[in-house]
Formats: sequence, C-alpha cells, structure tokens
Amino acid sequence: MSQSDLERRKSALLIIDVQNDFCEGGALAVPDGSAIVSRVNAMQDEFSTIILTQDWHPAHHSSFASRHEGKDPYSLIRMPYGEQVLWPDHCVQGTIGAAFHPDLETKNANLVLRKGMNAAIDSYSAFLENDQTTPTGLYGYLNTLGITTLTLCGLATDYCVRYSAVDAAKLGFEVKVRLSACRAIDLDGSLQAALDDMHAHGVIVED
Ligand code: VGL
Ligand code: ZN
Repeated sequence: MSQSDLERRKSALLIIDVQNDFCEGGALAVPDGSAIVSRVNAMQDEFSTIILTQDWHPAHHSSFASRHEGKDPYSLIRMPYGEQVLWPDHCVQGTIGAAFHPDLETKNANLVLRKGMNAAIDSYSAFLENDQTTPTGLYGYLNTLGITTLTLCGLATDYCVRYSAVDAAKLGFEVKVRLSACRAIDLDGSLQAALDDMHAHGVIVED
C-alpha cells in the first residue's frame, strides 16, 4: 500500500448537520448556509470514509425556547449540565427541516449519525452530549476502523462543528476544520470564541 493510500485509510470526513433547518428559509437558518453544499460535495472525493451527522430532536426537546415559559429563542438558560442556548424549534425527527439539504451528496456516506435525541440533553458534539459524558458511539466507530485523522465541515462553525472538533482533539485525533465549507450562527462573539477554542485545542483551521 502506498503512503497516500495509507493516509487515506486513516482519514475520515465528518460532515456536520447540513440540514434544511440550518439553511436559508429553515427554522434555525445559518446565514449563507446552503453556500457550502457544493464545496462539501466536492470534498468528498478526497476521502474514503465519510460520516454525516444529523441533528435529530424529539418534538419537545429541552433546548427549544418554546419549552420554557417566557423565554425567547437565542436566550440562555441554566440546565442541570450547565449553560444552554435556547433555540427555535428545529430539526424535529422526521420533518423536512431535519432532512439533509436536497443537493447534499449523501450516497457515499459510510455512517449517518443522529444526535440530540435525548429530550433532556442537547448534543452539539458528534462525540459527546452537552453533559460532556454521554457518548454517541462515534469514537468507538472511528477507532474500530483505525481512523486517526478527521476533517470537519458543515453547520454551524460555532456550535456543532466547534464542539465536535474540540472533542475529537481531546480524544486524540488529528483534527482539521475546512472553514470555507462551514458557516457560523455568530451569537455574541460565538464565532471568535469557537476559533480561539479550536486553536487552543490544537485543531488545524484551514481555508
Ligand atoms: C446546532 C444549534 C442547535 C448546530 C444544532 O448544528 O450547530 N446548533 N442545534
Ligand atoms: Zn439542535
């Protein structure tokens, strides 16, 4: 096996939450979200292992502002596991909003990992829920395949991409984030905070 075959075998592309609700017209639209789709599709040629994540909430998820009397979307609340942003209802299981963007290439995906299914705990990261302890199983999957390097792209840079990248780095993966194939929500400086956090954990942020 050549060096480049070996590199390819040890690498995976992790495509975060390229779903209708995070694109223009969706319930939690990320500005310019759909602009990444063609880039994300093109990137897939570089990888032999491709994982898609899908935010997949039950209808009355505790991260929805609608579940909290008098609370507006994008405000903060304290949950038993820490601070949580309250979101508009989004990515409800089985709805069109939760479906992948219609132009996203999905046929090459080895794994579709759903997250945020526990009504009591939000899950930004593809590895651990927001309580920082409940695993999704992705670590075991990647380990079993001998994958050591991850490239991330998708939505949103400052939430699900950020927390997935940082958890991956903490778990010992070599992690890159392809920023040109990501878009951010950018609430109160959350994009800068995300870039700082990723840098601090040794994530390579590339264009
Ligand atoms: C996300 C907020 C709530 C994301 C998911 O995919 O970044 N953000 N749920
Ligand atoms: Zn969500």
